[in-house]
Amino acid sequence: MRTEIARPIRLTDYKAPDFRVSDTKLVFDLHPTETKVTATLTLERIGAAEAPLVLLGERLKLLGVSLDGRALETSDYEVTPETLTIGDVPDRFTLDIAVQINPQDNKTLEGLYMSSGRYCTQCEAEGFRKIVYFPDRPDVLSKFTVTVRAPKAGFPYLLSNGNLIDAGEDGDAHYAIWEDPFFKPSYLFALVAGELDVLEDAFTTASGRKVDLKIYVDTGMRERAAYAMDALKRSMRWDEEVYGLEYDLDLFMIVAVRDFNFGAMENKGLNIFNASLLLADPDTVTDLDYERIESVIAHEYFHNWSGNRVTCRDWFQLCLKEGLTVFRDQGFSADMRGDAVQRIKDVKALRARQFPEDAGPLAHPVRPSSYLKIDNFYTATIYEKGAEIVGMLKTYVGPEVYRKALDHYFQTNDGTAATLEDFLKSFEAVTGEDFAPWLKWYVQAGTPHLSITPSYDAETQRLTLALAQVTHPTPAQANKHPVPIPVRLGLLSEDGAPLTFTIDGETVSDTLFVLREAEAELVLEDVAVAPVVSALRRFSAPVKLTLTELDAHKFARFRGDADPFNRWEAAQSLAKDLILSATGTAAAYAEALRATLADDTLDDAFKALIIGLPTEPDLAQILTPVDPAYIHARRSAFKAELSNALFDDIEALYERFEDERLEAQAPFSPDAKSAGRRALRNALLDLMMASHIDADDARREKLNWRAQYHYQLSHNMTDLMAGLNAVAQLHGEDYDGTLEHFYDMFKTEPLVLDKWFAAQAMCANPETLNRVRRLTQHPDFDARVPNRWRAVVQAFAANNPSVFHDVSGQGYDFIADQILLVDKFNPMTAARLVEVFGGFKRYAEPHASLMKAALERILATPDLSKNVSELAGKALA
Ligand code: 0A1
Ligand code: ZN
Repeated sequence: MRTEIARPIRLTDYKAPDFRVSDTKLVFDLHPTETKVTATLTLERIGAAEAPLVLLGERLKLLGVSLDGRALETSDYEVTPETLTIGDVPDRFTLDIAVQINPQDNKTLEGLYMSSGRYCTQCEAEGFRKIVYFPDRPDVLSKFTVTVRAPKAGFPYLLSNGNLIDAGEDGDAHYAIWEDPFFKPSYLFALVAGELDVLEDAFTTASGRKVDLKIYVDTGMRERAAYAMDALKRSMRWDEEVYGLEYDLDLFMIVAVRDFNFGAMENKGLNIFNASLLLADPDTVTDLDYERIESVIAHEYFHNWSGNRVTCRDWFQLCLKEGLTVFRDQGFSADMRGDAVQRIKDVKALRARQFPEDAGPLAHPVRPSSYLKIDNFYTATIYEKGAEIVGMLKTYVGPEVYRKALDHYFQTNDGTAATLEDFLKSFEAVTGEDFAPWLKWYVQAGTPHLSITPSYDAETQRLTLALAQVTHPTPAQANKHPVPIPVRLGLLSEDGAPLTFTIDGETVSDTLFVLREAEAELVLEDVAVAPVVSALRRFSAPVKLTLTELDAHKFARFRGDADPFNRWEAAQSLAKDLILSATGTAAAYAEALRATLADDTLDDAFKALIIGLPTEPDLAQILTPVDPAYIHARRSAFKAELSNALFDDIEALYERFEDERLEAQAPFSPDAKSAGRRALRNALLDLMMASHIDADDARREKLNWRAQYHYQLSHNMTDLMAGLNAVAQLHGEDYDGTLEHFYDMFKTEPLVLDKWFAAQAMCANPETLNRVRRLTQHPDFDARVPNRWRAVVQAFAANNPSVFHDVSGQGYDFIADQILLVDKFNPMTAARLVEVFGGFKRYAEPHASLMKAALERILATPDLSKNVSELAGKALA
């Protein structure tokens, strides 16, 4: 039995709002269990003359409503669990609404809630309706003035969006009045009140406006906000230089909170961050955390234009702001850390999360056509595939025209709620071309398969490439159409040197071809020798490529493709083939890797990436039916073989780094080059550890010693975690003692304890199944804190495939239990885990049946939330 009857929201049902809310005045009297919120709305009819006023509200206790100062009788309006409707209203009027809410008991972390004794809000996508009745939809833009009142004791800071225009005292209480001069939808509203430390700085914009920057954190954590502040200033400068976009208020604030469902939120002038994506110092976070903090700070800041100044007409257009903003933050990170390495990491993430989503029952277009809960659509498809589409448009039109199109987009849509059509219209305006074919990328789900078959004629020196695309059916979309696929390609000779060719009368070694139809032929002239084809360079389109080529050609690209992305890609592709073919040996692969590691022209971060073999989930995507135990065994064996073949080289390289590290003892720096060195050294350690399989006693002892040494001599969290993971990989006598040592060192640091929990949950030893159960009983475990819950439960389900997919089905049972547990109080976070069961039909037995049974059990549970029932239902369909 399901309690909530689900009615899907459809894009085709979109109707413009009937009322404009030109002005919104809010007054908050904060109280943990009885907060009073009053809203004074200035309304004007813009729709049908007879249309009633329908406001949205959930879990609100209505205290009173007045229209133009006259208190309404209960017979004047109708209240349902989701709406407040006033049937008879004039064309222009003022409405006063008073409600009472309970932030302390709000564990959904949506609307107004309490975290570490502070009040904070999360309103995207539909959280504002848990604060007060309002037309809570992104196309109603209003000017907000907010009064926040709270006791002075315990709540010295009272923050909201915009500029502080007044503050004062009122007995034991005090208040602050904030005014945001920019019209905004309710999802960008924010409020924070409580005890905080603040790190202050300033930024002068290109046009000379001085902006005060304030980052608020837990008391005692101010120093740990310094890196985020630096990243913020770099982001502000970058957006001016690269997109010509300046910040528009005199104040920009960020607040870090511990309890947060997602990563961070771009509320106007008052970003709210999950503390795990803001606080940083060398002793408590890794290089990867520094990298994420930098990119999320940029992402939220960039939303000020792509999201806030130009927002979305409806939630179906979510990727208008998210895809574009991810593309912008990826560009920023590439400029900070190197394009090739950044591109590889972005594609890895796309393939790890978006490709499986697009290939399974939860596949949906970047612009979906219906949903039950929009929270379920903050997906890799909307974010990452959305970013890829913007990237393809840029590749297609070139950087200068792209910038013109974006200028046009921001200028013509500023202050409005726009659609994807508006975005494409800007490309049409600056090129005069029809961009309608590109809309297919937004409305069609599924990853296109691209095949390229080259044939070379030595006599005519002509290379003919036959290209074809096909997209397989996805749920509710049986028929697919071709999409425009930009294919960047180049040629090299078998010894790795770039090879020129003639196309359109020009001699080049690299070209861009756009495949628009299902099939096409591309002819390259003057190709002097039988070439190696390097196609889809820099991953020029988010497709699955099958290139007909010899292994020798892949090795040539592994050793020397001029496109670093394809160099990495060739290595990955070879490794996948070798691992999955039961007879593949690592010998030739090891030789190519040895040459790569010795290549001084490559940077350390790139080498670290190329050492990393395809992950088990990567391999699961290409093996049908998926056999997790086989994948785990084959990958471990291949990695061990590689490790043995290269052991002396990797050990020597590792030691060279170690000597340098000990000699220099330079203070830690999170910059890209230093991080790259640490990444390479830690990747070498990881590869060395793989040789423990079938190792003799001497080797085993050496590895134990190395892992311990690495752990104990580390001076920063990056190296410490690498050491801990090495110890975990060996899973020997030292494991428990090392974990205990780590715990004792960091038991008062919640963000580091999250790492301690996650490291255990991700350990590939079969013993982990019992361990994760024990961890949920640990005194420091709390399922109500999403960061901690995800550190154990999500880390296990998403990053420990061989144990999660244990043939007993116990891993599935554990995760199903956890989803049901958390669904009782935080449906949004619980639902995000359902995707780990998504691809069950692709799995071998007994996995498929056991995963299906877990989903069925979830779906049959009484009182399931809309969030979980939507995703579990779709996963089973
Ligand atoms: N707009 C944010 C993502 C976000 C969405 C929902 C949230 O709570 C339910 C929180 C954040 C971003 O893209 O960063
Ligand atoms: Zn975003």
